[in-house]
Amino acid sequence: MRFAEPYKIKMVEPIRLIPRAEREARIREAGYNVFGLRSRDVFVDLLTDSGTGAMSEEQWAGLMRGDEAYAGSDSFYRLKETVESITGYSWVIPTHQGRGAEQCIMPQIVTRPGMYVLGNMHFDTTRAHIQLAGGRPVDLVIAEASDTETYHPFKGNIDLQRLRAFIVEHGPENIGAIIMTVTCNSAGGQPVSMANIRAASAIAREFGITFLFDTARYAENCYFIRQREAGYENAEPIAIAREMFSYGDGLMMSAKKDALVNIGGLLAFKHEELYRAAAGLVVPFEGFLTYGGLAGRDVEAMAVGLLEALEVDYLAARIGQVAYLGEQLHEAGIPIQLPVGGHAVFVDAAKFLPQIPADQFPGHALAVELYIEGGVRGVEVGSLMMGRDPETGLQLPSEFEFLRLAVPRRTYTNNHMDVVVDALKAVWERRHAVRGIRFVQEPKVLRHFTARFDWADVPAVR
Ligand code: P61
Repeated sequence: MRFAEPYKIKMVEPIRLIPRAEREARIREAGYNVFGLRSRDVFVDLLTDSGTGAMSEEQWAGLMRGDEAYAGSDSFYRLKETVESITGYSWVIPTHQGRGAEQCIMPQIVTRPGMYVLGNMHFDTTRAHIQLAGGRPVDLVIAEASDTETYHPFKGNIDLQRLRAFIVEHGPENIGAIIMTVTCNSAGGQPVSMANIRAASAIAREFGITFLFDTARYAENCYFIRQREAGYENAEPIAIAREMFSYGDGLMMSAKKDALVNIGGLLAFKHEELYRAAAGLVVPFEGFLTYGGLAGRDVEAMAVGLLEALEVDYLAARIGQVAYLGEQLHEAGIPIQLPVGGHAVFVDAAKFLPQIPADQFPGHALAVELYIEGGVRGVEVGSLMMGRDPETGLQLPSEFEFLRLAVPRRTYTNNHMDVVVDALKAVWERRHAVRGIRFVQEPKVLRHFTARFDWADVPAVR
């Protein structure tokens, strides 16, 4: 028998495809920045899988149960018990979203200016918070990650040799922490193997370095371990999660992904010491320790969602849908990161548009063209998102030039995926005529959100 989603749809939200001439006008008005579009002008929105998924009836029921007490809310205790059951960490703090968790933990890790924070590949907000705390982010993902055509089951793995060599060269006292991002978003939603986590954790212990997880998509990572790593074929995702977390000292999480909520974040630690340190910043920046910037109802929905996201049938449907999109693009000859990641298909824009140099942002040009073609919104993950070196002001080199098509959880059908495939195929047919993009206005920090652009061959007005 064929497989189907383990849920049916109870409520629908209308979407519509506006005519092509309107799409051209809307993206021009938005300064050729997809973040500047109104969502009503987007047909299939694959900008992000963050906070854009559908909640379950149990989560909506949880909203009604939410305890809005300022301190000691019941919803907090339900969250704490759930997090403990999944991670084994008993020191739990909710935060308003992932970057809220990052801003409270980074200054505790980067205790002196110039300290390094190593990782497989830090996401851009993590990178920004390491830098804001005075630290230096270092990505040590395996080389296979940047070769989009070669299959590797765990392209999110950290390069253990480079990790050890870096620590030895720079001294463990200069390393604030090692952060494993699971799955590795920037490399294409690629998973990290249990063996790699175990080995990296052993290196951290050997040198006395704190070992943390960025767990935005940890449930998807657990599913890939079950599918691809020997010995885990029959393991429940929650058991895989427990083993994984046993190797770390704590986690920070954007709950907007694998906790299936529209807003929320999390900090959790094995030991009281890190908890106390982070707590000192949570109160002034996020709120009291039992609500962390969220309504009690949001905390409740998070507690429910954390467990739903670990169900095997849900994960099979979720990752299966992303694979369905990726396989069709691959069959059409469109270059994508292989294998397909957990939350998104990453189109290799450097290969799709070889005529466009990195500083004219091929991934971004492709995002603009895809919107014009089919009302589909994706986002660049490449040189544009990478930004400039804060010290030299020079464009940082990027390992990749991707257009990311991130699929919201439990939200679209495979018919929507087919529409995306058709639109991207149409751009593929006319790829030789696609032009590069240049800045009209460039903000200093996290510039891709608010920058304005024009086509590179349209001269700037003086
Ligand atoms: C995303 F264009 N991700 O992938 P917050 N860690 C990891 C993330 O993926 C992540 C955060 C921490 C987003 C949203 C996003 O420039 C951008 O809850 C692995 O968003 O604060 C977020 O979690 C931060 C999209 C964030 C962006 C920044 O789409």
